[in-house]
Parts: sequence; structure tokens; C-alpha cells
Amino acid sequence: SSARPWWKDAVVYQIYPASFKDSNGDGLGDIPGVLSKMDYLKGLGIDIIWISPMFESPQVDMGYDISNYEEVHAPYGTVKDMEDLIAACHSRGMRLILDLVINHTSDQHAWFQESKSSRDNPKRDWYIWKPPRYAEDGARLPPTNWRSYFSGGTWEYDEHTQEYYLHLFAKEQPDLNWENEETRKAIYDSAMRFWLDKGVDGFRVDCVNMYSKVVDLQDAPVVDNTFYEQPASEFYANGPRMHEFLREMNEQVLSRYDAVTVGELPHTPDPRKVLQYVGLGDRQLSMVFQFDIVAIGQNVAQKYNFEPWTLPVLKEIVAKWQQFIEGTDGWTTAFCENHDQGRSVSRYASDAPEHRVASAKMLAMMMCALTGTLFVYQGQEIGMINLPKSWPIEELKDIEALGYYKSMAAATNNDKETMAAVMRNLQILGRDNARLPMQWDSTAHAGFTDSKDGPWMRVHDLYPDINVAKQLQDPGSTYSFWKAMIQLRKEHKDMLVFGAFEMFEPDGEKTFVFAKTHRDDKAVVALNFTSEDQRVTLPSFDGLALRVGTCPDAADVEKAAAPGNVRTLRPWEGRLYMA
Ligand code: TEU
Repeated sequence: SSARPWWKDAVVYQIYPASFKDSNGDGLGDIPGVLSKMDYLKGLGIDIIWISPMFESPQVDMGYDISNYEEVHAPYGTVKDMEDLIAACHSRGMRLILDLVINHTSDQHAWFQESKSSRDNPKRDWYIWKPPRYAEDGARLPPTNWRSYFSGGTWEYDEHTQEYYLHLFAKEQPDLNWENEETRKAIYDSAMRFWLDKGVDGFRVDCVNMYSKVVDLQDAPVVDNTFYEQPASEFYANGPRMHEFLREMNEQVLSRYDAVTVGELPHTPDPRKVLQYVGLGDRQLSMVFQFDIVAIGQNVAQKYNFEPWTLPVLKEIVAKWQQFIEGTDGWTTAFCENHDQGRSVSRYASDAPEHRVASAKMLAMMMCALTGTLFVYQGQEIGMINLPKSWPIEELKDIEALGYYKSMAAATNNDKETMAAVMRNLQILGRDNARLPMQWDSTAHAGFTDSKDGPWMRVHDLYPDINVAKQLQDPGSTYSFWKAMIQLRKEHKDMLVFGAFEMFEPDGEKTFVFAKTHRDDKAVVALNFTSEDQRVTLPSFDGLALRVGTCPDAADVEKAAAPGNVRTLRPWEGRLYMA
């Protein structure tokens, strides 16, 4: 039925092509590498593959700067390889979605090259060009004081035509002008129809709420005195024509292909606003990534300024987006990792050697019991963790991390204490944490590449311990646990994928206990979010029995438990009870 389209109970696996699998020994992952792992993904229980940008790109922002939507980045492969990947997915009953990066292009895209060539070029208006402002002393100023995501301002001055262009991200990522209808049509053709016609099943839509900006430019209020440029999302996120644009895109393109979309929706904590994007009646997007969960610990003005948090914060966020769909026709997603975030074991649990396996399984239990379309990021299924704390800044590659590091060094004159804090912040929140090569086995470079020069980005020091080969045949491994949980999720999808969510003891700082129900079916999930034993009282427990435990001895421990509904959970242990 229309309330249950094919993508709602799907498990999606995100592939970051640079770091998944290198097939040709150049140190960089590629599409044939992905093709060589299709059975691995099928075996895990994956239904949809989402591949991060593999398009032609100068790689200033790891492919989120596209210079040609209709070509593949040559080191990753060819359009033919992508056609093979589509076929390889479909022949296994799987689907493929691509990244749709249409808020901006690369400055090397032919559209921008034309746009910047002269003020009267026909494509001038395809990007957002504005004249300078001038200070009283005659100094040239950018049109606004907005801060870009990658530090510094959002405006770059072009000497040749003597105007500024807008870039919310790097200066090599100029923002497209969605106000121009011709531009929108070109985007639909080149970035969307080109691939949908080849059989791609949909898109993860980058920055989906940033296309419509406030056109009357104004300065953002000063909230951070460290820098001239200020956070300004209220001027470019969820802008006045946003829903009109998405309705048009849906009507003219997506609906013609039954394509699924998952939009990236930062800066939108209000459920009513989120519902405007995903309500079934007003056809725009299938679902979105709401950012509350990954924003935990991030400062509003300075993202990387890590702020310690307590468990009730996480619980409230999970409950908020679980209950979001009750009484509405919207849909939600369950995710806690992607290529822009630190690893979940390191962020939400413990990556200490004695706790990291327990932590990874406990988080897997939580994720697989949540309502919504489930997203798994490459390496999450084996419990990969953040990069080692001993690594210096020179090992980091991400433009955002390096921009933050440089701007803080400049603002504080390289203050030792500040820069140590900057490194600690990056070790928790940095995007590089998710971009280390996939750990396939215990051979050199974790089996990711056989390049003599090694991979493009250093492999984690712990790969001999944490790798696919070691976990594949081990029934007690994190991988086996994910696989079993995904299977359980599918067997009980009415309850685990679509069921009602109820949280207990929202203020408890040590444990997270929730129930999922569907008619008479019920599951109670009890999770210990500490490194000590914790006693939990299981709610309305009559008739329930242990179904899954994260500790290998869970069944024995359960049998030995005193009668009643009180249990002791070991550090980072999770248990799932069912009728
Ligand atoms: O991210 C857009 C985004 O909204 C940010 O939250 C992003 O997570 C980034 O860390 C800024 O703080 C998307 C992509 O996921 C990201 O990899 C790209 O760099 C970005 O768009 C630009 O295309």
C-alpha cells in the first residue's frame, strides 16, 4: 500500500567511495572495488546502497564539488562501471541511490566557468553574484558577514568582473541560483534524469533545505566575537521558496520514476517544519536526515567546540524523532553515523579497548530496534572507531577540519592550550574520523589497497583487531551481531520498523529503556550507557523473555536472574526482550 512503499523497511548502507575498497592499487577506493563487495553487503542484509559522490570533481571537498554530473571521477572508474553497479544491485534484489549535490557545483563546472566569464554571460545569473559594499574609508567589503561551513566568509571576490559570488561551503563550491528557472531545469536534466534514466533508484539529497536563500541580503547578528564572519543559517536554510522548489522537483522528475529521496536537513529542530518536507500529502521528499542526533556535543556557534552532554539529551532526541510520525503521515530515519561525523562508538559510547565491542553491539541493538528507515555507514557494522589520539594534524585531510584548525591558530596566535583543545575537539567530532579506509583484514593497509605507497588516508592503527575478515566467521563479533539484528528487524518489522515507541525514565543518566509495540506484540530494549554495572527495572514485563543479548553469555545470565523484573546490565550491555 502507499503507506508502505518499498523504501520504508529497507536497510541502507552508505559507501564512501574513496575509502571503501581499492581494486587497482592506486591507494584510492573505486567502483570496481564496490562491485567486488556486493555479496558481502547482501550477506549483511542490506537492501539499498547509497554511494557518496563518485562524479567528476577536483575533490576539494571529497567529491561534494562536482564539475560534471554526467561523468565519473576517473580514479573511481567510468559511467560503464556505474551501469554495472546498478545492474549488480538489481540482480541481487538491491537498489542504488546516488548523492544529489545541487546546492552548489565545483568552480570548475562548465556552468560556473561561463557564469564568471563576464557580467553579461547568459549563465551569469546561474550563480549568486553581488556587488561589493564599501566601508567609510573606502575599503571593499563582502555583501554580508556570513560565515561559511569551512571557516572564513561565504563571499569570494572575482577581480575580472568585480563582483562577489556566494559559497556556503568552500570558495571552490559556488552556490547555484535556484531563483533562475533555467538553472533548475538544467539541474533536473543533468544531475537527476541522466542517472534515473540509467536505472538509479533515487537520491540522498545534499543540503536539501539550502536552495532558497533570503534574497534581501542582510548581515547576521554577531554571536561569536572570535571572528568577523558569523553563523547565518537563518538566511539560507529553509528559505521562502524551499517547498515550492521541492514540489516542482518532485512533480517534474522524482514522481515520474518512483524515486526515493532522503534529504539532508540541518538547522531544523522543529518537527512541524520537518513534517513540511516529508508529509505524504504534499509531495516533496520521502524522508530526511534530521540533525539532532549528530549535533549532540556540537556548539551552535562553533560546531567543533565540543560540549559534554548527558544521556537524557540523547534519549530525548531519539524519542522526539521516534514519536514524530505518530498521528502524521510523515516518515523518519534511524541513523547515527555518516561521512561527516565521528564514529558512534567513540561519540555515544566507549572506544576503550575493554568496552568497544560491547559498545558497538549495544548501539547496533538500539539502532535496529528504532522505527524509520535504517542507515548504516561503512565500517559501523564492524565497530570502527575514531582515529587514534596520537595522530598529529598532518594526518587529517578534511577541508573543514583544516579550515577550523587554521582559523583557530590565526585567531589565538597559535595558543598552545587552545590548539590542544582544537585537536581534542577534532578527535571527537572531526569528519576525518569516518573517512579512514575500510578495515577488511589484517594484511598490510587493512586489505583496503595493495598500493606500495599505501592508501590516500592512513589506515587505523587498530585494524589487526577490528576488521571484516576476523569478524565474518565469528558468531560473537560485532558484524555477526549487526547481521542478526538486521534479520530480527525484518522478521518483526511491524513492531521494529513501523511500531510505536515508548520511553521509560527519561531523566535516567545511566540506562536507556524503551519499548516498541504493534498490536499485541511488544519488545523491551534495555541498554547500559556506562562502564559500570547498572540495575534496571523493566516496565510491564509480564510474558516477556530475553530474545537477544549483546553479551555472549546473556541467556545463561538471564536464567540465573532472580524472579521479577529487575536486572543488572554489565558495562555497555544491551538486552532485548520479546513476548
Ligand atoms: O553536508 C552539509 C551540511 O549540512 C553540514 O552539516 C556538513 O555536515 C558539514 O560538516 C558542515 O559542517 C553535506 C555533505 O554531507 C558534506 O560532506 C559536504 O561537505 C557538504 O554537504 C557540502 O556539499
